[in-house]
Amino acid sequence: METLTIDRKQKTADFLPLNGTDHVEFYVGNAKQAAFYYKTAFGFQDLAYAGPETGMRDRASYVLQQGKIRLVLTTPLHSDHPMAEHIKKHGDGVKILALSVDDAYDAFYQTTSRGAEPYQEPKTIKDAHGEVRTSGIKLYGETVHLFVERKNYTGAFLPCYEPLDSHYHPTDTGLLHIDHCVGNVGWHKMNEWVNFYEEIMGFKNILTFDDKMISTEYSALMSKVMSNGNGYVKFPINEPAEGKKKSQIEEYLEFYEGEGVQHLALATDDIVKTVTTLQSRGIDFLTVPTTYYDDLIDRVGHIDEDLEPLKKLGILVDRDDEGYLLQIFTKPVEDRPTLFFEIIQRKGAKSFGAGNFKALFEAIEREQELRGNL
Ligand code: TYF
Ligand code: FE
Repeated sequence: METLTIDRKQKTADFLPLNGTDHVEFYVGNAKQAAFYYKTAFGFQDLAYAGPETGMRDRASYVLQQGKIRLVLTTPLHSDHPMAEHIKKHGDGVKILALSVDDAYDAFYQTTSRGAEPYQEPKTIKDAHGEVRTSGIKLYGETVHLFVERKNYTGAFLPCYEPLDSHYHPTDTGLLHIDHCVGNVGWHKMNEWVNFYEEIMGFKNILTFDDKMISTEYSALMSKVMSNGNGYVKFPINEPAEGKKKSQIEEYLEFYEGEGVQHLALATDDIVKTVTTLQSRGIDFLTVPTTYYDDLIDRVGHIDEDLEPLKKLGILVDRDDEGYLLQIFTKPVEDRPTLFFEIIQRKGAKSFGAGNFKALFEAIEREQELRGNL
């Protein structure tokens, strides 16, 4: 079982206090259609829009919300835009993991003075609804962390965005907040990014799965979970490892053509309801053999949920010292085998489902095999 060391009593002052994830911005080929997908299938709601109609000449951005989760879907309007290069290389993917801070200028100073590469110098943007300060630093691949300081901003999202409210309102699917965002980094790059989060962001490595912890055949990756001081922001990092077959992380790196975000884990407090709805709206999930459920209760002990719905939907369960968790993974949400989503319900557990790695990785490998990438 995993061992967990969340540092609840911070020994040193947190030099980069984070209030949580502000938003996640995707660069996509067609933001209008991507927004329709996240609304129709995942039940996100309209929040804001920026584009030529609002004075943003070079792009269109749709901001969607569900619970505390805000997704921004952005597309460039011309081929000579740098964003077009990003999409050409990576396909649709996550560009920005934006973090909520109380001081975006200080966040930039604290991180760049410790060696972070600047992405965006601190700036203050204003409109009639107040002001927002932002700054940004570079992360793995072409991904970035944006620091967002909202002060008392009362606008829909950020200055330059206008409220968005179309006539189309699919019901939500019970998604509440982002539990964690996972990055895939290149061969032997794990230490570099663990150091980045420790030294530059003040995070701690709270969990490690090395390739030897899982039976070798299905362990072609190493994973380390990085958490900030208050535990609100968790970024696991995966690195490919040598196995009998091609690592799923290597497949990602080939198709994303570089390092990037692998999965976003979205929390719900009723996973059976959430997954039932997502499936009915066309989302495809990875499935495990039904034998997974034969000895589930022996493995994880008593759980509050009925076994049958979990088995029918393919929801996985794992336990740690503090409780248990339920989780399930979508298939990739683009044609390239890159980004996917995890739906997670925590019932006390603070871990990441290591007990499910074997069943999960076998399911991923079946998909890799179908794609001819194993
Ligand atoms: O975030 C995690 O650690 C879990 C497990 O390729 C996981 O969701 C790890 C690696 C991977 C897929 C899932
Ligand atoms: Fe995860």
